[in-house]
Parts: sequence; C-alpha cells; structure tokens
Amino acid sequence: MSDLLLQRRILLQKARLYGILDLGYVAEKRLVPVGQAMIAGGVDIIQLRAKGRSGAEVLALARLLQPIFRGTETLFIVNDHPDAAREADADGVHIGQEDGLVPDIRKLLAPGQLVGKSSHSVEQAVAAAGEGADYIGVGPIYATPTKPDYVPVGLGLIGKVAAQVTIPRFCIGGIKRENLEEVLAAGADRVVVVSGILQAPDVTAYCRELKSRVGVKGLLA
Ligand code: TZP
Ligand code: MG
Repeated sequence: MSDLLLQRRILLQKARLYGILDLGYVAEKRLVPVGQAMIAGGVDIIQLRAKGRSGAEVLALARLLQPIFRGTETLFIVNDHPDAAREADADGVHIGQEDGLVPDIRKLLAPGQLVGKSSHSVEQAVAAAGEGADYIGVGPIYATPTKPDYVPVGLGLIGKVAAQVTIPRFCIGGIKRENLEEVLAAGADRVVVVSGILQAPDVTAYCRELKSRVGVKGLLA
C-alpha cells in the first residue's frame, strides 16, 4: 500500500463527521469560506457535490477548494467525477449505485485515492464492500429534500449493515442536531450532515457540536 493511501485510510478510520458542500445550498462564491468554516468546526471529510455541472465545471470548483485542505486532517472528496478528483488532486471520489463498479472507477484515479460508494440496502452495502470501496454511505435514513427521489431506508438498516460490513459506514439523509441522538442510538458511529450544516447560522459552531457528540460515540465504538 502506498504511503498516501495508508495516510488517507488512517484519516478515514478516524473520521466521524462528513459534510457536503452541495451547490443546492451554497453559492459558488461561498464554497471556500463555508468549507473553511466546516474544517474549523472539525468536519473530518468534506465532499464537493455539484449536481448538473459539467466535468470541467466540477474540476474548476475542485481546484478552487483543494488548497483549503492543505495542512489539515480533513479529507477532500469529489462527488461523481473521478477525472476531476484526479486532476484536482483530491483525496478521492464518491460514487452512487448508478456510477458503476469501484474497480472501474479506481482505474480513473491516481494511485492512493479513495473511493466511497452510496448504498441503500444491505445487499448494496455488502456488494460495495466486496468491490473494494474504502467506505460506504448508508441511507437516506430519513426523507430529505437534498435527495428527494429516494425512499428513506429507516433507522433499522444501520444495525443490519453494521452486522455485515466492516469498512467505515457513514449514515446519511435527514440527519441533523435534533435527531443525531436517535441515529447514534440505532448503531451509527459516523454520519453525513448536509443541509443541517449548510443552513446553520454559525456553521463552525454547529459542526463542533455535531463532532463532539458523534466523536464521543466513536471513542466508545
Ligand atoms: N445521499 C443520500 S441522502 C443524501 C445524499 C447525498 C442527502 C443528505 O442531505 P441532508 O440535507 O443531510 O438530508
Ligand atoms: Mg453519482
């Protein structure tokens, strides 16, 4: 394993709070300051999600963001665009069920870059791990306007996936400060929060609070 991959996998193992810079919530010109506020709040992984943008546009945005991660322990992931992740020197890419198999995506990346994959069932979670994903998303736990076409999987899936998949599992979908406790009680030890963070009046303070709560759970896991 390369040093870079090892270093990224170590950060991934430690990661508890995953935030997404989703252009549905953040204006392009706010990406850098909001990303910096999330890093200051202790977010362990930040994904750039720019649905509907071209590969060239995503690459330009990823290049704009990449420098804010230098010298930090926050991983930078690009959604949907392995080429942009490679060209912008991100830490990895995140793909959905419709985006193909992990080994095929890995061929498009530089050595040492991470691949995460979304899952919406135990079968998909087991398959993603079998393909060699570095981590999986599990959700949407609750219905969410951020991903409106998906049927929520419910809290029950969290334990079922944990019983079968050992790679890092990040629960996602409708998770906010208000329901974090019930998600953790259902067995989650890592969460993704999108609109909760991006609509918070004080992004850094909101992230710090989430991080302290999910971080304690992680220590006990
Ligand atoms: N995948 C499953 S749910 C979701 C994604 C990208 C969106 C989660 O956003 P929010 O605003 O935290 O519900
Ligand atoms: Mg996708």
